Amino acid sequence: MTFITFEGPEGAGKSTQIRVLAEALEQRGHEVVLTREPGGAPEAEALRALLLDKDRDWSPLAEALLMNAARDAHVRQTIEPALRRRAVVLCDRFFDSTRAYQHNVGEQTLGPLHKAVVPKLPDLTLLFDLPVEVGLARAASRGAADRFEAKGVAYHEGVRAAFLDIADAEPERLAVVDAAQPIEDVTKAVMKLVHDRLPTLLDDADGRDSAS
Ligand code: T5A
Repeated sequence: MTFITFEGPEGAGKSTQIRVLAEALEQRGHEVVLTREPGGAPEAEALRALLLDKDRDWSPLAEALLMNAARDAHVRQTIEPALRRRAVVLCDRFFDSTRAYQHNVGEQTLGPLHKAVVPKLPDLTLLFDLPVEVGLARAASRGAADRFEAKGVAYHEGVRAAFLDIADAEPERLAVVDAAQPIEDVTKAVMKLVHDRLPTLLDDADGRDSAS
């Protein structure tokens, strides 16, 4: 019954690394549920299409409300049932993304929303941090920008700063990973962090190998 979230700005490598960790955990006999936000349940995936559509013009408040509507479906339909049957849930983005991407809405509004929608905080949140230009270039190399990727460098600098503020405020839950390193080095850092923070999930060899 372990809940790990992957967070960070655009193109940080979360999806790449979450798949590697999922495979490593499955090899060690864990049931793994790999999911994502916005999305991860039928109603939430329908909202994802609206949220990423670059022809829509949602305000930051509307984004926060829609992200949390999607999250409510995701938590109830996917995350809670998986945790109840003692699976390891790996989630590509969760409520810290709303706190970072919609930070202009303010904690006074976001705080009560998250209290209502998020029944259990993640046991561990890996924050993939890298310079905004590097992440946007990686994302751009995959094709046309979605509505969030198209928002510009200044917006994404604010997102990155908001993520780092959350990590500073909650060091017990969040661990920062240098996501600008080569993929293999990021994987080593992830394995070591998971081994150190949640020792029952991985073997000792994972921590040793990663430290070398
Ligand atoms: N959003 C989401 C909000 O605004 N509020 C919210 O509450 C939530 C939940 C979701 C968007 O919604 C916003 C944030 C997002 O803008 P998405 O498509 O799910 O949209 O976007 P991302 O999660 O940002 O997905 P990305 O694919 O852009 O980023 P990833 O998953 O971090 O990166 P990944 O692994 O796909 O890698 C991107 C590219 O870089 C390469 C990969 O091969 C790939 O080509 N790469 C590396 N290259 C060099 N070195 C490395 N270390 C690399 N790691 C990966």
